[in-house]
Amino acid sequence: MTEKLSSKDLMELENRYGAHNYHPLPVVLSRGRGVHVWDVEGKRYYDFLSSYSAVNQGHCHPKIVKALTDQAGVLALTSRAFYNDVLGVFEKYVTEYFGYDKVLPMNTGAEAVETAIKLCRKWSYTRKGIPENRAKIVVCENNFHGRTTTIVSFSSDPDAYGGYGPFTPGFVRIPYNDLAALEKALEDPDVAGFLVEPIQGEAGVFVPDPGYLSGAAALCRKKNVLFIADEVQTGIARTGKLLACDHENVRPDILILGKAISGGMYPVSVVLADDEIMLVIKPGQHGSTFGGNPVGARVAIAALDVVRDEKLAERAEVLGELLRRELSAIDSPMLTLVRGKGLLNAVVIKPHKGMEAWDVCLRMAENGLLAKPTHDHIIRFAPPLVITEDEIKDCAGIIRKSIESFR
Ligand code: IF1
Repeated sequence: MTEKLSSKDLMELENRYGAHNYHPLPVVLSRGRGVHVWDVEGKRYYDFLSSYSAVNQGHCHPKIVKALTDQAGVLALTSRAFYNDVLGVFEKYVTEYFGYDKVLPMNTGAEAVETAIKLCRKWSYTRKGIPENRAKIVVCENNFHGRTTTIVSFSSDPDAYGGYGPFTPGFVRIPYNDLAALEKALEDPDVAGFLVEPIQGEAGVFVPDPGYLSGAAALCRKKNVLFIADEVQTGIARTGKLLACDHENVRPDILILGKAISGGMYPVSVVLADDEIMLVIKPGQHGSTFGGNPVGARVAIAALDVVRDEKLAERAEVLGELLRRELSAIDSPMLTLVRGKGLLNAVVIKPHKGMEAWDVCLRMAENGLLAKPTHDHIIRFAPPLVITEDEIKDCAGIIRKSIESFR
């Protein structure tokens, strides 16, 4: 390739040769560093999506890049047919970091959710005594746990599940943030687990009432049902604590992590649990070619080091307060609600003179800040956690200017 392709050329290529399963904002990025990304024409933007909360540590964090490049040149993949000299080090590190007996490494968030479902079902047959093939897992309305056939089987979003049946049975859906509904669902003795997002991300950053997570965990404990937290999006400092469950001092029986566990550098996901749960899966009963590979393991150690060394949870807590305060002060008929925790936030946009959340995002992009609408009327604001106080104020100014430009 000799000639440099323009943004327009590159968008046409994707449209012509890629499946049409996404509708991106018309911005073509070619470089990232910290809180910033640049398009192919050299325009700089604040990244307020952080690759769906995968790059909490900021784009191309030098320590994480170094871990990747160092390891890639030495040993990239062995498969799990053999031991490698990084996996065990990572397993010790990550289990101590989050306080569990054991870890099972996979790659994507959806694979980790699938792993948790299998683990929960097998535990329920071998330990809890549910008759084989009868286990049920309780999930919530408007959940988002990934895109596999089994996971979309229990989605309530027609975009996610429509046309993909027949579906995997064994899931019961209840309203989110509703302890009475959970209590009722748990009366069924065949319930093995409760799978929940501590804050619903895709649903539009829906923060449950205080006491919901601790109440749910207590109900599960009473009924010997596994409390399974999907912290793929909320985990790793995003909400102002290491885990969103930490806000209520809840320790999930099964903890699912992805995205930011690698700082977005490489697909790494994990499932964490104690021995009495994790050891129900025996050799040959689950796995993945890439899960636990040396590159992913090294990258994840570096990414978790950064979270701790740079106090990202504390930053998210303080700067999130500041961001919500600044956003709440915006005076526009289009901005009806600001919500979130830490640096996982959303605003609800009311259409105004035919202008919608999408138009607001286009205007913000023109003004140098990238965010993406979800469900037509919600815009998520989730910058990398390495953002500074001055940058938050600068960004709030861009958001204000953009929204207030619709008069
Ligand atoms: C897409 C949203 C974010 C997740 C939770 C598991 C997974 C995800 C709680 C699966 C993934 C994604 C995937 C991405 C959009 C996205 C998303 F808009 F849907 F809500 F993050 F904000 N559990 N979330 O949020 O992880 O297999 O993708 O690694 O385009 O599907 P994955």
